[in-house]
Amino acid sequence: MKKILTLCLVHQPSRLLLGMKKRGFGAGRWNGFGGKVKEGETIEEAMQREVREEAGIEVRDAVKAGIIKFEFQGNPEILEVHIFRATEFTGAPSESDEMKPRWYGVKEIPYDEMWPDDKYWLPLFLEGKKCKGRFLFGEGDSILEHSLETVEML
Ligand code: 6OG
Repeated sequence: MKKILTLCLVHQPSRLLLGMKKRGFGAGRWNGFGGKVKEGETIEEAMQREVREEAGIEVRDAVKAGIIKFEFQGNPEILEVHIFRATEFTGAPSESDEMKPRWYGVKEIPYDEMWPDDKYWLPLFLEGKKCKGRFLFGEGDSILEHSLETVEML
């Protein structure tokens, strides 16, 4: 079974907008904004909605930046996460029930308080590259296997 999710990161020349996930899957970790694509919605619509709901902003120029499949050992579900990059937005980032937003300098990304896969793909993202990959997680969210490549088109 495959679930499609979105993940949008607002990336300006020297800073990145992250949110501390306050509840649910990934709680206690900094991440971009996103969630599940609902029935009847396009991936882009879901991305826009999730950023609005979680960070209180409208992204203006989001483009695809990656597709990563996540699997958890012993769980048949595959999470296919569609990653987007935005640079422009309207509104002011504000805290929601789910996320507490904060800007980080691109050299002070809190990798130790993020999903362990971010160490692999986020540096590529910050270089402006697009990537495709797969991560298999085991116990304690350890990475058992992974593959990652940069691509021209998604
Ligand atoms: P909800 O289930 O709360 O959305 N997400 C991940 N992000 C990273 N960096 N690594 C992972 O490794 C992830 N798994 C899921 C997708 C969950 C949000 O978290 C992202 C969504 O933006 C396993 O609706």
